Parts: sequence; C-alpha cells; structure tokens
Amino acid sequence: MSNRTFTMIKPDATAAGNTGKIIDKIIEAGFSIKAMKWTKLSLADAQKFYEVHAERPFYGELCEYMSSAPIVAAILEKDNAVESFRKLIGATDPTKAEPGTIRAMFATSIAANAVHGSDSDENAAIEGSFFFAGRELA
Ligand code: IDP
Ligand code: MG
Repeated sequence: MSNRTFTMIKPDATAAGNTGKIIDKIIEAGFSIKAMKWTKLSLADAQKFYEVHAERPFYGELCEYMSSAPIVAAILEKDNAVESFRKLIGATDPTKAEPGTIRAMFATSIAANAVHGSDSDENAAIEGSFFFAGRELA
C-alpha cells in the first residue's frame, strides 16, 4: 500500500470551468498535492498514456477526447491513496457513481467522466512519472 496516486482533471471538466471545484473536493477529502500542472495532451501523448487500453473498443474515442482540451495532471498523497481516491471519484460510468463522488457531480458521460484515478500503486508511479520529473514534487 503506497501513499501516492495520480490524477487528471479531464477535458470536459476543465472546459466546463470545474477545475477549482474538483481541486477543492480533493483537498477537502484529505489529499495533499505533491505536484500539479495545467497542460494539453497531443493525440500521441494520449495514445501513449492509455496504451494499456489499446485493444478496447473505445480507445480511439478516448484518445481523441483526452487530447481535445486542456487537462490538469497531479500527484496526490494520502494514506492508502489509490483506493481512497477511487472511492472519492466513484464508478467509471457516472450513472453508477455513488452520490457525492466527483464523477457523480461533474461527469457528463462514461467517456467524459471528469477525472482519472490510478488503479494500482504500480500504475500510479508509472503515470506520475509520465508527467513529472522527481524534482517537480513538492
Ligand atoms: P477508470 O477511469 O474508471 O479506471 P477504465 O476502465 O480504466 O476506467 O477506462 C479508462 C477511461 O476510458 C475511462 O475513465 C473513460 O474515460 C473511458 N471509458 C471507459 N469505458 C468506456 C466506454 O465504454 N466508452 C467510452 N469511454 C470509456
Ligand atoms: Mg483505469
């Protein structure tokens, strides 16, 4: 069990002006921000980041969407960070996400679901280093 996870505030949420509200929810839930940046993925960046999903039918749509507008990438710290953050964001499909979760509040569809959260300690480390050098962590 690691104390770090990785998140992105996705294009639908940055475009809708929900970035600040989502960051507030993350901090209120007890996560501390170790690194954060506002950036935009190229299509190639998105294809690389989501490589593990290359065989899934929604991969093309996902990569187009993730490179359609800016995102906010962040490394977060809290005890049991990966599991705790997945709980805070809710199910992938916002219609199935628990009330009060970030996806229930801000997601517009299963694809445009407001936030990413790593699914394992190993992927949290891989995804965090996709965006940040060690010296960028506060
Ligand atoms: P997760 O983000 O809850 O871990 P994954 O299954 O890892 O969900 O899928 C990665 C991302 O791909 C989702 O967050 C969502 O943006 C997108 N996605 C997942 N399933 C679908 C789908 O059935 N249609 C379109 N996009 C999807
Ligand atoms: Mg996932």
